[in-house]
Amino acid sequence: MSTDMGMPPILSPDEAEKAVLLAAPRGYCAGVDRAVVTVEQALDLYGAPVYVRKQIVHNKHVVADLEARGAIFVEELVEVPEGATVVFSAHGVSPEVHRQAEERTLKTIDATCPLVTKVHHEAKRFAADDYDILLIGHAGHEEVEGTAGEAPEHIQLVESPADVAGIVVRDPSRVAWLSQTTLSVDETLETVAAIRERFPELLDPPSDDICYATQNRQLAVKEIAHGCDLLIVVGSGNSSNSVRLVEVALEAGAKASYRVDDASEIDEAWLDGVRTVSVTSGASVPESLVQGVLAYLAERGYPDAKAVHSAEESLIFSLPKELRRDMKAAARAQ
Ligand code: 0CH
Ligand code: SF4
Repeated sequence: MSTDMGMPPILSPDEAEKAVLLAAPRGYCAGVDRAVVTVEQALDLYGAPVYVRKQIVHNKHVVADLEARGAIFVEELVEVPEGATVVFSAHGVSPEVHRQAEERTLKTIDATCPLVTKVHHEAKRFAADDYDILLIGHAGHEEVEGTAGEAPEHIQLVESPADVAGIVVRDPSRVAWLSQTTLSVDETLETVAAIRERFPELLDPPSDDICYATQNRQLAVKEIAHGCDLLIVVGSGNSSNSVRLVEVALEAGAKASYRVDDASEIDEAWLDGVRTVSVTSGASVPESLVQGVLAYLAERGYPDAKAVHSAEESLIFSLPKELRRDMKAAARAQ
């Protein structure tokens, strides 16, 4: 920090009016941190290669970094040699995938976020009570495939209020809903309201399925969106929670909002006439990428970012038990 208290900084009138607002919290959630550290520790412990089914989290930089360290990402378990070690991603897998792993005698490390596992348990419980379960989420998303796989004969997907009219259930008095953990809170409430209008006895999940991190990042983006000229969300295109942040930003009043994987994707023209730029990042995004965006803005005359705090987060998850057990055994053997 400068100790020179003499001359005030000389700023052009343009620069003096510029501002950068930075959402807090943003970036890594507890489940992502755990999943990424799981792959890192597995590489250290077992050595490369370590196989990972699907992207460990939906961020292309995270995946590229782990690939450089010896992780091999595959789409399906048939690509993993028999007997090898495979990590399941943070988004979770269906029981069928566990069965395939057993069949191929794979050593598995399950990095499914415990908050996704919680939704799997809710699905199993509702199915055991013979409810029809309406799972709100995005078709084709890995988390939805994993959750639906817990009770395929009881679960049907609902993507939006537009789907509600076409829902067919066995008994309208025995219907429950669940959701993907990374949806828009506001949109999901709309979908639930539409479902409840059709099925007034609709049963809610025992606790929020949209997780604390998704909720906090949407709350934080609302805080920095109102009145800003441009809101940049750092995150990958297949990251549901990151994409939702752009939508939430626009709904909350940002004049423009774009998602970028990193600073290199920012279009210089987005900054034309822009005074206040707000910045945030999805739950799967390393902080270094956000700092890259701030450096890009600084090079173009924007001042240091002002953090806008809307929630504190302190949740930490312990590593998957299979990995902890092997780490302990390795430490004992030394
Ligand atoms: O937001 P989605 O679910 O696409 O996934 P992500 O970007 O990898 O973020 C972490 C969430 C993991 C599962 O909830
Ligand atoms: Fe877990 Fe939520 Fe992070 Fe998904 S976004 S990994 S559910 S904490």
